[in-house]
This record gives sequence, structure tokens and C-alpha cells, in this order.
Amino acid sequence: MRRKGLALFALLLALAPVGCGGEEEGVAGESALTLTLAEQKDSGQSGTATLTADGDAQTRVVVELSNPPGPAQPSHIHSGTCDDIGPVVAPLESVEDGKAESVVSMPLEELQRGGLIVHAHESEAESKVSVACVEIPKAAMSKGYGY
Ligand SMILES: [Cu+2]
Repeated sequence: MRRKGLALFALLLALAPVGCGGEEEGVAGESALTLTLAEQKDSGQSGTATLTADGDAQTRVVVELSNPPGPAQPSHIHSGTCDDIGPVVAPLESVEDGKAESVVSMPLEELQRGGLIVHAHESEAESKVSVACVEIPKAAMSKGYGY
């Protein structure tokens, strides 16, 4: 009987760490995704894009970029990849002084369908130049495969 008790104790110890760390999840149905915007073409601008579900049909997108230049920087969600930027899927507010907060009429899930990017242009005048970009990772197919 002593051995059995010891084994049970060891089992409890082994189970104890489960549930520590990891993603913050399930806070009143809110979920957020923070992506790292990588600089493009030596722009010197990198930063983050934070996507937060805003109800079932909208997503709040906050873009923050380092080393902002003077002019406002148009920013969008496009299809494609950072190497091959496709058409605009949803416009974002222009990044001013390195920050923009937008609400897009697409649910977060939809933005995670794969093949979409968040990026910022150098300026209105230099709109062909992309300064920072990130590909929105495709969401896992179903719950239960989470990390
Ligand atoms: Cu764009």
C-alpha cells in the first residue's frame, strides 16, 4: 500500500504543471493575435500588427511601426505574400507617427483563412514601396489542435 500511495503522489506531481503558461485564451470570448511586421527593402521600419476580434463580424487591427517618416503611411490587408503582394482586401487607417488603429469588417477567423498579409506603404506618394509586411498565419483547422 505504501508504494501505491507514492505512485499516486508522483502522478499528481507530474500533472501539476499542466495549465501553466501558454496563450491567453478565452477571456470573455476575446482573442488576439500579435504579428511581427518585418522591414522590407531596408526601410528601417519594423513593428507589430495586433489583430483582436471585435464581435463576430469585425476585427480591430493595430499597426505600430518603428522609425516613422514624416508623411502618413497607407496600410492595408492584401492578399498574396510579402514577396508578391496582391490586391487590397481591406484598407486600414494610414499609419501616422508610427501608429494606426483600424476596424475592418471581417471576422478574425476570416483574416486567418490563409494567403493574407498586413503591410504598410512608404507614403501616399511612394505607394508602390512597401516598408513593412507580415503574412497572417493560417489558423488551425479545428479546436483541439491548439498550442
Ligand atoms: Cu497596401
